[in-house]
Amino acid sequence: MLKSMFDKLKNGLKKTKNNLIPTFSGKPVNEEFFDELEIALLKADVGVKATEEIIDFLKDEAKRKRIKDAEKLKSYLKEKLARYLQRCAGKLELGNEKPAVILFLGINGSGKTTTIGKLAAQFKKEGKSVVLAAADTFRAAAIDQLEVWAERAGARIVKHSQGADPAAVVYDAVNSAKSRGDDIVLVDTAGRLHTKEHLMKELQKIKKTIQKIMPNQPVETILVLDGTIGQNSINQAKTFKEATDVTGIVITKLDGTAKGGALIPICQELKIPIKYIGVGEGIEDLQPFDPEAFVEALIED
Ligand SMILES: Nc1nc2c(ncn2[C@@H]2O[C@H](COP(=O)(O)OP(=O)(O)O)[C@@H](O)[C@H]2O)c(=O)[nH]1
Ligand SMILES: [Mg+2]
Repeated sequence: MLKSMFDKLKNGLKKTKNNLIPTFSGKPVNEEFFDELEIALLKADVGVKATEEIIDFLKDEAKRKRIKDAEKLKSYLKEKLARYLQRCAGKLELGNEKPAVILFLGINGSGKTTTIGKLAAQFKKEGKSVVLAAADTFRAAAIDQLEVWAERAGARIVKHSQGADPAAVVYDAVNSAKSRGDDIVLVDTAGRLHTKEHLMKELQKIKKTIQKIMPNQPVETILVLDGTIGQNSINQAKTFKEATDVTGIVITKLDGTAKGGALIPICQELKIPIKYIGVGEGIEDLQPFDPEAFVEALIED
């Protein structure tokens, strides 16, 4: 990982880190230390199950290796966290044909449109042509917001008017991208959770539309979760998971929360790979999820 990227990650995880790290400095290894660490891990939203496992693991290591200085246990915590997170990482599936289509789901305000804008900019940087599909037709402002990101990123936007059928927007976007030979279509959807049945129907219709035009392409389906609510996002995630086949997760706003440890329970519960994380509002503040860098940024002094 580039240094500038790592610095951004470190800065983004600062709130979580500030919760966790002071527990170690200058402390002897004793019950009081483990109690404090347990509270810090729970506050970081690592979850009850993983927290217990981590504390047990550290107690064992301290005993076996006669570690007296809490500072020396940091590297063991790092190792353990990395082991959890390595099982959580995944990469985008873009298929072999043009265009690749990525569908973004998630409740209102989770960060879908922002994530699409950031990702569009990254693909553009790689020299790819990108189309944004404004399939959140529920609010006019949502279409306008996507348009701003399209301009910023240098992507083409396909939009209809407010209230239009989202599947029709997706049809136009994917169809035009196919005929023009564009590389990637990023589909912004509305975050409404009217009822699960309604959500399911709408998503099925959108997916069918994509598959009709691109029958051999995977439909990468990314659920965007707001990192500031930590583990509380698991329940809404389950609703989406029940409504459709979710193939990846993006966790946003990690810069605005001390609950960065929630990646662990989110991954354990949902068993869906985390593909990107958001560490700020700017166009460059989206990073592929890199477990080693994540842990390094969190625990490093
Ligand atoms: N600090 C921070 N803010 C973010 C991040 N991602 C999104 N946001 C903000 O979250 C708010 C909602 O994002 P938006 O993309 O409109 O969510 P949507 O309703 O799911 O499309 C906006 O104010 C974004 O700037 C992030 O990684 N960090
Ligand atoms: Mg939006």
